[in-house]
Amino acid sequence: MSTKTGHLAQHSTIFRHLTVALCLSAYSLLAIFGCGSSRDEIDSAVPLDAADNSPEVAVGKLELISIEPIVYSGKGDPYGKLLVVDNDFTKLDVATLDEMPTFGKWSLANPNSARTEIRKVKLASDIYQGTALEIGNSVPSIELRQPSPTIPVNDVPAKLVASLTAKTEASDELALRVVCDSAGRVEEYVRAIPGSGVWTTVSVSKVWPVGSIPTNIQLSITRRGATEGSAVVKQVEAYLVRHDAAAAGNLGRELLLNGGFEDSGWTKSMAPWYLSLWGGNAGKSASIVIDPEAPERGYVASLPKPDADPGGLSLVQVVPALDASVRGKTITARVSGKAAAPDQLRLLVKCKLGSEELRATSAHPGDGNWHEFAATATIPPDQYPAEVRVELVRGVSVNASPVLIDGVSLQID
Ligand SMILES: [Ca+2]
Repeated sequence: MSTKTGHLAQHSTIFRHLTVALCLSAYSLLAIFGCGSSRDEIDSAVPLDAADNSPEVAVGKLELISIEPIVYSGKGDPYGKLLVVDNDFTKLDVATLDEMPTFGKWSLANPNSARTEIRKVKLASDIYQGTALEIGNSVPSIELRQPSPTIPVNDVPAKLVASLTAKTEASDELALRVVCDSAGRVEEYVRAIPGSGVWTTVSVSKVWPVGSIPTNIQLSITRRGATEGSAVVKQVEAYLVRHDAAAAGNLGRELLLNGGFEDSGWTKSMAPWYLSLWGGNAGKSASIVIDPEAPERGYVASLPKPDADPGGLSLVQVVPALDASVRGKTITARVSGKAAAPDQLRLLVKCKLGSEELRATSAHPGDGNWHEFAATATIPPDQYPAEVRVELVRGVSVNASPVLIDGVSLQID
C-alpha cells in the first residue's frame, strides 16, 4: 500500500489533468489518498458517523475516472510534463513495434527477434491494476526505447526525475536506461531492478545547470542475457522539473560521469567515455569486465594491447562548460589501474589555454597490482580553459595483459 500511496502523492503534484466525477464520498477520498486498503479498514479507522458532536457535513461521492499526465509535445515549456508517450503501455500495439526511435511511440532496437518476446498483460494486484508488459527470456538482448522531443534551451537549472516500475524474478536482468545528449556529450544512466520478485521502482535523478541541459532524453527498458523467469514492466516515467537550488558550479565536486564504469556494465556502451585510436589501431575496442581478483570493484574498463607501433589507444572523457570560477584553481585527476608492465597505463589531463596546452600526467608502476595514482595542474589566475580532457593512455608494449581502469575522478578546487 505504501508504494501506491507514494506514487499517487507524487503524481498529484505533477499531473495537472485530473478527470474527476464530482459527487464525493469520504470513503473514496480516503481510498484515493491511501488511508487504508479496504473498506473495513477505513471504516474502523475513521468512524465518521460516530462523532455526535461533529457539525453536519454534506457527504458526497468522489469517483476517480482517470489521471492523464500532460505529455511534452516539443513545443513551449517542457517542465512538469511527461517526456514519453504511452508511459504505461495502454496504447502499445506489440505487433507494430519497429526499430525507428521516434518521439510519440515505443520502438525496439531489434524488432524481428524481440517482438515475440513481449506481450501485454492485465494486472489485478493489490498495488497495480491495468496494463503491463511481460518480457520473455528467449532473446539475449531486448531494448524498448523512446526518445523525447527536442528540449529547448532555457534559463533555469533543470532536474530530471526518471523511473521504472517493474518486477523480476532473477536479479540484474531488467533495467531502466536513460541516455541524455547534454552540451555535446552523451550521458548514460542505468538502474537495474533487483530480482526480489516484488514490485520495485528504480529511478535516475540528475541536475543540470543552465547551459548543460540536454536537448534530448531517451528512455529505454532493457533486458539482457536473461536466462531465468519473466520480467513485468508496469510503467516508465521521465519529467524535467525546475531546480531552484543554485546550480552546481565547477568547483569542489566530481566532474566526470561514470568514472567507476558501473553504468556501462549493462549496455557495454562507454558513454560519455570514448576510445581514441592513433597510429593504425583501427578496429580496437575497449571492453567492460569484472576483475576476478578484485570483484569488489564491480565493472572496470579494459584496454586491449595496441597492434601498431608507433601507436596507441586511450579512453577519453571531456568535461565541457568550465567557467571563470576555475581561474587559479588546481585540477586533480585520479584513477585506479592495473597494468603488468611499465609504460602501460598513463593518466593524462589536458586543458587548452589559447594556443598553449596545460598538461599533467602520472603513470602506473606496472607491477600487475591495482594502484591509485593522480595528476595535478594549476590553472593560471588570468585565464581558464573551456574544457578539460582526461585520457587514460595504453602505450605499445610486448606485454599483452589487459590494462584495467576503475574509479576515475576529476575535481577542481
Ligand atoms: Ca567499478
